[in-house]
Amino acid sequence: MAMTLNLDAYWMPYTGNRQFKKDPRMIEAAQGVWFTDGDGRQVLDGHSGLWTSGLGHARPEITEAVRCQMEQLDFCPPFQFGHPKAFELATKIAGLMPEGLDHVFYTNSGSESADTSLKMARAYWQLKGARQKTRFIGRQKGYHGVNFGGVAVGGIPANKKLFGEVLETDHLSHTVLPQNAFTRGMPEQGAYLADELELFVERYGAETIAAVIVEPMGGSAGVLPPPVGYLQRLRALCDQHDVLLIFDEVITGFGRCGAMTGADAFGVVPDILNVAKQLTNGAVPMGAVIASSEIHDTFMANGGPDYVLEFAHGYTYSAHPVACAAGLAALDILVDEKLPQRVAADAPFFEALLHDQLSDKPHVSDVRNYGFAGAITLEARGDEPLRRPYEVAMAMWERGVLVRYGGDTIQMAPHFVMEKKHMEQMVGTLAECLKLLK
Ligand code: PXG
Ligand code: PLP
Repeated sequence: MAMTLNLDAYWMPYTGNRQFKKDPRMIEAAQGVWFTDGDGRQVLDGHSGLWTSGLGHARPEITEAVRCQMEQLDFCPPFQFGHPKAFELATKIAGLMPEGLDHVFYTNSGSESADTSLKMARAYWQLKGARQKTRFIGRQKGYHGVNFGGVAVGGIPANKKLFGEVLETDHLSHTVLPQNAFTRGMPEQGAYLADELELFVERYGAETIAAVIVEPMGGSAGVLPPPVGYLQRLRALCDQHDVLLIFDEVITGFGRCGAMTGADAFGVVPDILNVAKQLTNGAVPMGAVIASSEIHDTFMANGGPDYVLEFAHGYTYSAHPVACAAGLAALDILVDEKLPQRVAADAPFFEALLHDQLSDKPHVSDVRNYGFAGAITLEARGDEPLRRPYEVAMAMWERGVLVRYGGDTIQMAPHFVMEKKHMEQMVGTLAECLKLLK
């Protein structure tokens, strides 16, 4: 129980530590769409963990796969050695990716996927002899994790402020336009914002730009579906100027958008696609970077003698056997239960709930959604944009619903298996709590 625990030593990530330690929100168990808190209360998980656990928590198939793997092979050195499940899972992942994305490099998180993809892009151009192609273009409001590369291409000011700049980057404008407020699904306006890439090509020269990295649908900044035609335009410009396109699909990968990937949902194929989170249903940390054959084959063709490393990069825990076992079990469930299709089928219900119940509530300045992702933006109270989302999320926790609050937004991410009545409970509780705001 919270009261007997010493809370001092644990420096919590992305948490208001002082507030939490005054009023802890302890989670002690999870099952399906429910958490059990420190007082034994059932709390509805309105965020699929942290966009991680769309299959529902504690799936017995994953538990069993992990248990068996621990007994058989608890660890395998990933450098110069391999184990069968790493290959099996890579084949399975490649089979679920858009045509042409065939080669899987394992990481342990979305942040590691971001930095891996950036290094892969730079190295690719070095191997092609384009030695100046080192610059990256991200997008405002982009989130690519917390490692140095990801922070540099990221576009959330609060995540960058204290850490300095380490890469040559620039950022496309974000796509949240005032005229698109309260749009259901993809906004009509904004495809032209992709044309800003032309400005960067003029300013820096295409011969200095390695890659553009974007989330096909922004997640952390509060659910930002791409404007109609935007990603197509970005793809065309990248092709025209010989710039790689990286999709960070740490949130959109494996079902969240009602398709296997965001690339599928929006009909645009990148050169590199990053995943994490839903790959193992969040049960064991794992991420991956999936590269086109052109990129992979360029490394292989330029590697020198065959005992020499083609890519001097990797993590001690890349392809961890326990994570591979969890990933195989999780992807089997996702496919067997046709969960991306279920998300697509139920997304209109979730969309209607969000817009019908939340648009008219006090201080709500926008409602956005796509697939099983929904968010609202709240007007700042005075000069405190973060206060209302915090207050709403705390009031919801008191009423037994967990949602994510970040920046000036509240975010919801139903489990792919969530029943409609639980979506109603989640959105209904939010509507109630919004009425309490000052
Ligand atoms: N890229 C994207 C697009 C992400 O959403 C990461 C990279 C980093 O992944 P790791 O596993 O290193 O955390 C993410 C993570 C939120 C929220 O509030 C979202 C994330 C992390 C924390 C909070 O939506 N996404
Ligand atoms: N730091 C030291 C001193 C190490 O020896 C290693 C790995 O061997 C690392 C960092 C990197 O750790 P990881 O491979 O888990 O990212």
